[in-house]
Order: sequence, then C-alpha cells, then structure tokens
Amino acid sequence: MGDNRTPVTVIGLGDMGAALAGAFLAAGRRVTVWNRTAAKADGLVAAGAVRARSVAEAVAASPLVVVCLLDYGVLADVLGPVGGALGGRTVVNLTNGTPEQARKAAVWADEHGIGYLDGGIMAVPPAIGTPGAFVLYSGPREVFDERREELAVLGRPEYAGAEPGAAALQDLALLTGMYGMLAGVVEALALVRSAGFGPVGFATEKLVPWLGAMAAAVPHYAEQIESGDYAHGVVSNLGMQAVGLDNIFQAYEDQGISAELLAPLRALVRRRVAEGHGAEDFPGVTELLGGPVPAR
Ligand code: FVH
Repeated sequence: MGDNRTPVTVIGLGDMGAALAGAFLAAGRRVTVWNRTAAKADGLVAAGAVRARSVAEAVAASPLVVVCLLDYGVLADVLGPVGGALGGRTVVNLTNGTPEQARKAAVWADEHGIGYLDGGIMAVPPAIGTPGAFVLYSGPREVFDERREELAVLGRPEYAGAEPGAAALQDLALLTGMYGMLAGVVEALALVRSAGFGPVGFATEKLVPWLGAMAAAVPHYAEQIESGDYAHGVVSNLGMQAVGLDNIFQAYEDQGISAELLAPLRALVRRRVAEGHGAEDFPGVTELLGGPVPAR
C-alpha cells in the first residue's frame, strides 16, 4: 500500500496536468513539477509545489512519476532521455493515445525496469478530484494495487486489465460515446435555433432530460450486441426509425441546415433495413461495422 505522503512528480502542466498536480497538493503530498513552458508551474509553486529545472531533476525527486502530455510523440521526446533514471520507479502515463501506443510504451518501460501504468482520464480538468471523476488504468495488477490509494485523489481508480492497451481502448470507446452524443447535441441545437427557440432553455428543459432517459436503454442495447440477438424486446423497430431519420433530414433541409453529422448513421440504418432487418432493434447496425466478434 502506498504511503500517501510519499513524493510525487507531475510532468506536463497543461490544463489537465496542472489539475492533477493541484489534486496531489491538496491531498498534502510533496509535489515536484516540470513543464516545457516553465511559467505554467508558477501557480502550483506558489501553492507549495517544487519546481524542477529539468526532466531529469523531476524524475529523481519521486518514486511515483505522473505524466500528462499532449500525445505519445511528446511523451517519447520528454521521457526517452531519462529512461535509465526512471528504472525502479513507477510511471503513470495519463496522456491520451491509442492501445498500440500504450503497448509500445509498456515495452519501453519494461526494458528500463520501470513499473508502468497506462491511464485514461475520464474527467475534464475542473472535475479532477471530484466524486464524478474516474481514471482507467492498465498494466501489472501489483503496480496498480500498490499505487491505487495514492491515485485515488485524482478520481476513482478503475482497473481495466493487465493488457497495457486496455485503458486506452476503453478510454477511446467512452470518448466515442461522448462524441456521438455531442454530434447529436449540436445538430439538435442548430435546428431549434433556426426556428427561433432559445438553445439554452431547450437544452435545459428538454434535451438534457431526454438524453438521460435514452441513456437508460444503453444496457439493453449492450445485451443485444453481446448476444447478437436484435429481435427480442424490440419497442422501436429499425424500419420505423429509418422513416423517422428521413423526416429529420427533410426538416433540416427545409430549415436550410446540414444534417451531415447524422448522414453516416442514416446510411447504416438504411443498409440494415435493406438487408432485411427492419423489424429488429437499432443496435443491429453494429453488425455492419466489421471487426472481430467473440464467439457467442
Ligand atoms: N483537458 C481535457 O479535457 C482532457 C481530459 C481527458 C484527458 N485529456 C488528455 O490529457 C492530455 C493533456 O491534456 P491537456 O488538457 O493538459 O492539454 P494541454 O493544455 O494542451 O497541455 C499539453 C501539455 O503537453 C505539453 N507539450 C506539448 N508539446 C510539447 C513538446 N513538444 N515538448 C514538451 N511538452 C509539450 C505542453 O507543454 P507546454 O505547451 O505548456 O510547454 C502541456 O504541458 C492529453 O493527452 C489529452 O488528450 C485532457
């Protein structure tokens, strides 16, 4: 179990890295920070953090090194030269990237004797350390268990698995859900705005409750995707939804708005219906997306 007073180093003080360092400081940790643009450390130093003059100095200061940079290219540039000095320490990399990038980083860490966790932060910077925040981690279970308590100050730690790319994959899947929702949100608000309804009132009073209600159907959809059976418990058949989507596109055209964010979805729905699945449920479109499917 990690001692919650052990020092921690945070490398990368963008919006997110600064929030992470702030959460460790608020938890009473000795925090050493480094950022390419040194001025971004000023507020944290004023709050009690120690400014490292180099990455090597930052790494040497703590057994736990948390890294949050723009991407894995920057990560390699920053940590590459100090691989040797990181041996025997734990690196928790919270930089967003792909599962393959995470796997390559884990191999590099292994070659240098570094305890490595790859993470995905499921929160925006102001939410770090609040009850709604959670962070996905993948890598050796014993490294996660050792650091779990220390990392909990950032947000609820969720272990995604030993496979190094697991957290990145789940992170990107969650972001995909978010971007799908945001695509619908901006299309919907463009439509109501075009008709003179205030987007703010519409969003608060109608769109947010509606999306919440629809989110309740997601577990049922997930069961259908897991089983491959899209014909049971259907309350909104795909043929009907294809017609509804056509109505949506016509209304957007009438208002002079592009519905382009929804166009790929309508194309998939139409294809699925044309292939004879009109009486089934919406998640059947998953079968058109390809990719490996585990034995059912
Ligand atoms: N902010 C968010 O909402 C999301 C929430 C989920 C997780 N993401 C990921 O976190 C990583 C960092 O995101 P960020 O919000 O902190 O991003 P920025 O504020 O743009 O900070 C970028 C940091 O990377 C440093 N950096 C960029 N290029 C270089 C370089 N060539 N050499 C060294 N450091 C570099 C940058 O330094 P500086 O520009 O201040 O000198 C910042 O420290 C990211 O993976 C998100 O996807 C955030």
